[in-house]
Amino acid sequence: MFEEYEFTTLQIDQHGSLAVLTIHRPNALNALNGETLAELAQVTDIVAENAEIAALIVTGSGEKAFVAGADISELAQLEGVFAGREMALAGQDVMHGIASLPIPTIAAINGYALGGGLELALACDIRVASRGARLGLPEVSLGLLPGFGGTQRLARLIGSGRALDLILTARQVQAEEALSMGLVNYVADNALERSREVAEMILKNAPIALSLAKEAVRRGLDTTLELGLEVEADMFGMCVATQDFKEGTAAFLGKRKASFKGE
Ligand code: CO8
Repeated sequence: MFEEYEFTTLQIDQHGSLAVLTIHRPNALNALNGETLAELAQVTDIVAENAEIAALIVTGSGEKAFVAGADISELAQLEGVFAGREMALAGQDVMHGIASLPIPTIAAINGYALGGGLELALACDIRVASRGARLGLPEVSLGLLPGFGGTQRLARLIGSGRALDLILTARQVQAEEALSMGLVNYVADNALERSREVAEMILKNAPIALSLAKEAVRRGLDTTLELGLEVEADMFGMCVATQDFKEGTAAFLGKRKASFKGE
């Protein structure tokens, strides 16, 4: 299936299980204007409502950019505390929609991932960068700060010291440096191809376990270790009650490949 919208496309593979969402705004290096953000939110909802889709890759069209940030010509129109705050909240909502999808998500960073573009990649579970990709949060160079979740998600991902280095210097890092600081998980010649391979590895596993493992990590980040461990035990219990757990263990003991049904 291939759905084409104005600034995005959604492609679903023949098994219906892997979706690729591509941001397509070639004359602005896929920068996120209001319309693109709104479309991104709608397509995220479509993905969330499609029970067949088991994993999502987010990428940018062309070879130069994943997403070069929020649209600076729109940002330049903002005036006053209220308008700025409202725009940040609206963008955060879109990123939150992606971060809360119950399926594994991968950002295939095929070029520049700057500002809101890096914040979009940070809303995904796993990041794969192409060798030529450049990542950064240049907002302070524009008199802003990362407002689509970047100050929070980056610090949680790579620690406050590294996050503040990137945020305060506004410098861009290349894929290899991003890998060394844990900002991306993989570097490859072709980010989309590698992302598909990573998705294939993920999709061999039990779907309910994937979803609950993601939720346990996400909820644990928002709470104390003690409560996080309780969440983990709850989710573990839920896994044990699935057919997939019976199938996974039986397959191991029977020395055969497991066939999971997501039940
Ligand atoms: N917004 C709008 N247009 C853009 C953007 C952008 N973020 N990035 C690139 N473009 C446009 C350029 O203006 C240019 O258009 P035109 O051809 O009409 O002149 C076209 O895309 C191609 O770009 P360049 O000619 O600049 O290409 P280069 O290869 O010379 O440079 C760069 C590539 C280095 C990526 C350069 O385009 C650049 O620096 N872009 C801006 C990057 C940036 O600063 N991004 C962060 C934006 S701020 C942000 O994301 C805030 C998010 C949180 C907001 C919170 C809400 C309040």
